Amino acid sequence: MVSAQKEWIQSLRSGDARSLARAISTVENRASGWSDLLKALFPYTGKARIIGLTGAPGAGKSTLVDQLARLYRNTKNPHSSRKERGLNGAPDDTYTVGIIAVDPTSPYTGGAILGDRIRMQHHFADPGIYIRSMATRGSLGGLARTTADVASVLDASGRDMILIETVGVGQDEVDIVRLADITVVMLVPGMGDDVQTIKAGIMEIADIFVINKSDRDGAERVEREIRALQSLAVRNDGWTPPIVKTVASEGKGVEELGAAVAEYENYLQKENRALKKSVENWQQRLVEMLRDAMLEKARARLGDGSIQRLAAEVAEHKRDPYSLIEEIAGKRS
Ligand SMILES: Nc1nc2c(ncn2[C@@H]2O[C@H](COP(=O)(O)OP(=O)(O)OP(=O)(O)O)[C@@H](O)[C@H]2O)c(=O)[nH]1
Ligand SMILES: [Mg+2]
Repeated sequence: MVSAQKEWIQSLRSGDARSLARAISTVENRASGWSDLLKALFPYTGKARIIGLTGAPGAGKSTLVDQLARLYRNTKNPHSSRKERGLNGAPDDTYTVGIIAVDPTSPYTGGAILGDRIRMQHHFADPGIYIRSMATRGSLGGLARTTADVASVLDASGRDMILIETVGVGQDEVDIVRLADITVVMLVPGMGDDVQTIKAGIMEIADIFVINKSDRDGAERVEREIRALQSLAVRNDGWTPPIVKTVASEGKGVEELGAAVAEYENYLQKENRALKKSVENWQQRLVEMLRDAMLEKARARLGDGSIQRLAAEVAEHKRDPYSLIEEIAGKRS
């Protein structure tokens, strides 16, 4: 078994898309062996740059991710060690890309998901770009955690840039982009109360703002609104998120966005900021992992249906929930 896993990892790391797909499915579905796989992959992680991109439905996220992927595929990676990975004849000195599209749960965006697949089709011939859609419904172990684990698999596979697209609507999405090294928040003009249409929590975590659909009226207004917001809440790390105007559908502003990303990366390299950010991210991830593990342990100990039975007892005031939890969690153990 162990050597089978070794072979699997070896072929995944050599750029084999099928092994990569299988690994992602295993992790995403929490299928048998998922944690052993992640354990074995962990030493190979930590090299990729993870860029989280979020914005309102239809803002143009997929279009921009597509453009960014193209940009990176045409940019020389000074740290490339791709030769040993042999990506089927793809240029081996440019950045390789992994894309995770976190499917929006809202039913009215269902059509856009299909659109994504069609729009991104032209990359499928390029083994240097790997695209994966993730289902949010029925996600095991929490969406943010699963997405982070899938990103780790892509990282271990040697992808240099991992782009995660998610609709900025809920806490899940905030959690996902928070786990990225670089968070890009996309706004578009002409959505009424522009900046207000994006959840406040997401505005705060932006490292870079993108105003897409700048071919439309009102881009300047959105920019002013962002600036006004920035003047109210200065980041305590001293970074002022730049604002990049794009027309993703025409590829305009994409290079500028690439430059803004590079600038932020440079900033992160200084004064150990990247490490600090990573520690913060892991702190959050560890708490979530621990919470899940403890809950699982408690559930296993109590047995199926016990929580429901206990809930009934509390509802009927047969016992108080506080002592109950202390008992289960073993307060003094
Ligand atoms: N006018 C204009 N249209 C754009 C621009 N960028 C994208 N679009 C169009 O906007 C529509 C939505 O683009 P998507 O890239 O699918 O948007 P999205 O944010 O990924 O959408 P969801 O994943 O459904 O939330 C498409 O018809 C794009 O062609 C732009 O800069 N200007
Ligand atoms: Mg999309």
